[in-house]
Amino acid sequence: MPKMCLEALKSKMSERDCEKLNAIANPKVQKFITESCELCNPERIFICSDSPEDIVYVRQQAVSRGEEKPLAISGHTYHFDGIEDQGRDREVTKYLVPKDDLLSKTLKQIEREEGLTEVKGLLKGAMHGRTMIVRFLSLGPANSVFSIPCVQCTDSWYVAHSEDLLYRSAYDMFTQKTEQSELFCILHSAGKMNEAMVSVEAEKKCIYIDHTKDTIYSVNTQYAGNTVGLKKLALRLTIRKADREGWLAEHMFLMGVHGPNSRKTYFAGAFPSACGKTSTAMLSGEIILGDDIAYFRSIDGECRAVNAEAGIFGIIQNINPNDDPVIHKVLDTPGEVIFSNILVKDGKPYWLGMDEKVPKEGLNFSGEWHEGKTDKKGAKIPHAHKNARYAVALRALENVDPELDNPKGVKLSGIMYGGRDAKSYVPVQESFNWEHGIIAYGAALETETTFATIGKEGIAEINLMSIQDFVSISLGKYIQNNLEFGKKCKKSPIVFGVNYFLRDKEGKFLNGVKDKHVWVKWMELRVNKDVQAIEGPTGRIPEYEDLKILFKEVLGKDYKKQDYIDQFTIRVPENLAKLERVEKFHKENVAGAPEILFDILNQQRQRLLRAKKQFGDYISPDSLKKS
Ligand code: SPV
Ligand code: MN
Repeated sequence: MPKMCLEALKSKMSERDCEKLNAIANPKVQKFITESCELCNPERIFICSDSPEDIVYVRQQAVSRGEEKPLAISGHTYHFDGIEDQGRDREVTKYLVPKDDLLSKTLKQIEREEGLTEVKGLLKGAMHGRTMIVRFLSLGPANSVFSIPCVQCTDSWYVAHSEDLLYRSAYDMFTQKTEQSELFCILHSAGKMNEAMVSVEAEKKCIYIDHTKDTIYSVNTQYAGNTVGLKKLALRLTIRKADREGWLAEHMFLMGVHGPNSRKTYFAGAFPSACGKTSTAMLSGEIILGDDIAYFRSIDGECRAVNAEAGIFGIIQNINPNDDPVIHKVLDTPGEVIFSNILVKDGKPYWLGMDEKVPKEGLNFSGEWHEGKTDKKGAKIPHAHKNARYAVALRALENVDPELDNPKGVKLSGIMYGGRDAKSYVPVQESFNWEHGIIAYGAALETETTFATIGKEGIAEINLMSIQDFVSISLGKYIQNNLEFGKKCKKSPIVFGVNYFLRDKEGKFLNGVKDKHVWVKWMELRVNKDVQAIEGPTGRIPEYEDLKILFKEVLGKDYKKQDYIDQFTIRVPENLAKLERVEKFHKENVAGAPEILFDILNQQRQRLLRAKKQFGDYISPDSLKKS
């Protein structure tokens, strides 16, 4: 074993930390830590070996340094992010692109050298007087074909602690490997903080992704989506790796759905942030495997999937014991939970839509809060932020899948794509085949911006496969890779389109929040060929009789025929308009969009026009059934 603890590092490390670092032979690790130390100039370096003592130490430091504060329930803490640091920041998250290279037009990018100079300028000396924490983690189960080793250097104990809950510790995986394997490197500093340990220089926030070196830089931010590098920042690198190696990295949940006779069928689902992804993955009575990032590989011709993560960084708004019993229990019983950007009063957290009386004052992301408090612009500050979150390990959930850490993953049978589509798509439909599903539901996914990213809410946009912000290869190539993946599987998963946000003419939602459970059960039956479906112009839709039974079984509800007709009527003009928007988007923004994409969209148009000729603009599912 080479003696790696260099002089520069040695003076900042305990003997024990030197030993821990020396046990890792990969020279890239040593180089990254040395360079990070030289740049950020921490007072001390702590190497986290994932031993129980080290894990406890990280947790304790997060509290003793004040980045987290304890709540009344044992194991629960809270953390605040700055008022301008309450979500993923699209504007300042950029790819570092070498001269002569250009990524998709929809992505923020900056010339690599210029960007490196900027971000390194901001990181220079940023850890002065602080400890640099070094963590070794794995995306995907450790020691598996899916694993991606990651090293994170950060001066935030909150970030290091969050990683405990959200990812798989992998110090041992690093010590066991002797060769110079590929890894992702993440360097983060919270930058200047105030006495409440909140980053204060939001105007100097900078999150840059250097895909040429698989390295991420993040500074002057604490919001986990901008700092826990293994989340969306690493996803951008993973998509490139998957492209090189012939597999898929997706912004998807993974869940097991129970079918008749103890059957368990696995589904993945892509939804833009705050569009129902986590609540679908957590449906009570089903099995959760992941809520945000999934990897798919064809192994011996079978589509196998793993969760890249091991925990949930979930939106807390509207969580209540009735709709979300599983997670609510975790948030209400002793165990490790980090709440962020909630209201705190007398050691208890409060959030928006929680079904409980909220105090008129307390502490929140704006500091001391009282009812009626306004911000600089005079707008009322809510008691908690809409994007307030909780971080928990999946193992804390009683319905977690025992397959979570299976190095071979699980066999995936279905995929669903859902956006925020008020007008066109029906609540659930099945594609005619893999290509149709990928294009007509995935690549055509329309939504609205939400509070999960900083900026204006409710702006209509296309968010291809709900992953557009993170696609670091050309969008055309990304679509092509998805199309080809289906061919690598002997039996590709069945692709469904779901839409939880369909509205009537008055703007009222046509479905209740719990109806998604029925759609999920219907998809499970379809995958296993237990029920028939009706051929519609945009996909196969459920028969009323099957949904009626499921509504009764799953929700104990009488499903009225009129509700079915309202929800599943094919709206031809709205669907034709959707196709126009989607085609325009792909023509203008998607370099190298595969020809087949336009063929599939055009075939959909022809089916809609034929149906319109026969049945008119608004087609009841009953008419289709008889045709
Ligand atoms: C999302 O916004 O899609 C999330 C949370 O899953 S994060 O990306 O971490 O902000
Ligand atoms: Mn997400």
